[in-house]
Amino acid sequence: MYGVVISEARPIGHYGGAMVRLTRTFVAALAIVCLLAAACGNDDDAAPEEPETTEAPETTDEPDTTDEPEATEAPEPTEATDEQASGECPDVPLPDDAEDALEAPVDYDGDGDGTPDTLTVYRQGTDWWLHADWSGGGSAAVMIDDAGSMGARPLGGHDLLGDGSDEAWIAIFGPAAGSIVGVYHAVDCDLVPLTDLGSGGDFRFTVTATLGNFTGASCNGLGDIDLFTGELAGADSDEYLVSQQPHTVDASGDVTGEMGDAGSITGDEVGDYATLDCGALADAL
Ligand SMILES: [Ca+2]
Repeated sequence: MYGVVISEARPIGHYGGAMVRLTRTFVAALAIVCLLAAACGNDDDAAPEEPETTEAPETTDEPDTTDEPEATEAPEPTEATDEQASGECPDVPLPDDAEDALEAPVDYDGDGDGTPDTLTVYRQGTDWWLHADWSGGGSAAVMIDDAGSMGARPLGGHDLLGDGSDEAWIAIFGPAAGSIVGVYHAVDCDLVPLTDLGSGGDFRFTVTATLGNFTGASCNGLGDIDLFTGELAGADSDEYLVSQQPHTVDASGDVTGEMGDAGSITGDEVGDYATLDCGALADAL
C-alpha cells in the first residue's frame, strides 16, 4: 500500500502506549497520504511511483481564496492571533430549516477564552454544515465538503497547535468501520478547514478498523500529528505492518506531511493505533 521496503526490524519507540518495531529502512513512498477512504481503497501492493508526486502541488492553494469574500465582512483584522475568533464577530444563527442538528460531545473552546463554545453540525437540504457559536461573541458556519451523501457529526475541540484555542473536529461517515476526520480552525470570524499542502485540499484522514487493515491518528502537541496505516502481514500472521507518517501544522493551518517510519505491531495492539488519540476526542469517535 505505501511502498515500504522492510529490512531488519528493531524496537525503537512507543506510540499510543504500544511498542513499535521500526525498521532501519526508509519508507520510500510515504509522500502521499491516504486521506480519503477512496484513496486508500485499492491498494493491494506497493506503488513506488507515487512518491514523485510530492513535488507536484506547487501551492495551487487558490482554494483559500474562496474564504476571502467572507473575510471582507470581518472589518478589523484582529492582529492578536489570526487563529482566534474575534469577540466582535457577527452572529450567524442556525437557519430555520436546519435539520439533524447535533452538538459536539467534547468541549470546544474555539475563541480561547476559557469558556466552552457550542459546536454543532446540521443538515440543510443535502448539505451538511459546521457551526460554531463562540462564548466571547459571534458565530460562524461553514459547509462540510463531501459530506452530502454520507452525513457528518461534530466531535468537539482539541488544541492541535497548542496556542490556547481549540480546533473544531468533525467526523464524516464514510468508509466501512470508520470515519473521515476533518479539522477546522477559526480565522477572524470564519471557520476554515486546515489545508493539506500535499494535496492542496482540506486536511482529512481516516480512522478505520476492519479485519486486516486499520488507520488512525495521534496528536503529539504543538502542531504535530501522526497518521498510522496498518495491514496484516499475512493470512496466518498476527503481525501488522504499520506506517507512521508525521504531519506538522503551522499557525496558518497549513499541514505538511513528512517522511515517516515503518514497523510492525501485534494484533492486540491495533486498538492503540486505530483511534483518534487526540485528547478527549478518542471517546467521541
Ligand atoms: Ca470560548
